Amino acid sequence: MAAEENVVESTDFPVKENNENGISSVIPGWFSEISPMWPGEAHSLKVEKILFEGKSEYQNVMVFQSSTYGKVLVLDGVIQLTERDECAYQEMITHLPLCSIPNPKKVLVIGGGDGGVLREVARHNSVEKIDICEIDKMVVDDEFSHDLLSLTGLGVAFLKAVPEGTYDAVIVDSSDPIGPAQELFEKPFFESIARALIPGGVVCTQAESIWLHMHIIEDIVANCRQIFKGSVNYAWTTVPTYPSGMIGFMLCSTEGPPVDFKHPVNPIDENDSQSSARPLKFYNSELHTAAFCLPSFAKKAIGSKAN
Ligand code: SPD
Repeated sequence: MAAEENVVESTDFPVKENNENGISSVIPGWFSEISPMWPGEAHSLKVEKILFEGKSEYQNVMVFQSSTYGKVLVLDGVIQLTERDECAYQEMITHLPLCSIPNPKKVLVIGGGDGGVLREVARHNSVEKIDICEIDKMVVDDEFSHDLLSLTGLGVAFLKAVPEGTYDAVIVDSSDPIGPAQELFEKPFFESIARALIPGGVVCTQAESIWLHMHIIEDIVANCRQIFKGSVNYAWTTVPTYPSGMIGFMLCSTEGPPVDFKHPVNPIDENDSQSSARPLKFYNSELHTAAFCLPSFAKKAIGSKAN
């Protein structure tokens, strides 16, 4: 990319006004991600073409072709994934939990209607059943979705009805805690997950950014410490198109066979390139362990509360 293309004159800055939700806009040729969740900053991507725009029962859905990150899925003005960097999120949110237990068989994915987490869970040969709860059918129908993805439903209600001790692992691939995903960050939801897991079962939830959302992370950690009597850990990954360029995960296990999240017992990277249609792009066992190392300020705030 030519250097001049990166330089935006202040008079040409792409954001002129907010859309009807008061968040992001595509103005002249750029998408800028503006949200009260990250006030005072907005990452922008150049738009080549808008491929889909719609309003579902729950949220605004947009898919556009960007000039540098491939196709981009946006919900209520917030980037959910791009073709170029989705691997850094989908591989980590899936393999951090599934590589931490010996033999995952039954997995529940909450959210994840774009199919990326499903693609990653399917790499694990031990997995016999994957249930998926995606609230929004329009997300399932989008250009990213996986052919195998069919079940939609409300994660909160689904979990309440699930028999105790059903799943080896639950992955919560949610959007941010405003709008339809808000409940997925609250204590009763974590209690339902703990109930749905086998002893020594694991959960991995999207847990926001240490640069932007420490108060949210501290609340999640405090709730999880009360609910999950095994391990409670925060890990993170880089995602250039997410606010602050990174995102975290809360990993917890229920009482039972101990789970040491920092040391994977079920490595997937060794044989992956022979067994999969698309080899892993981001995850490996070294990165798995490194993902639990926190910068000092984050360690001070949450490190002592997690273990
Ligand atoms: N700030 C956006 C966080 C989005 C996390 N979920 C992404 C879903 C991708 N499957």
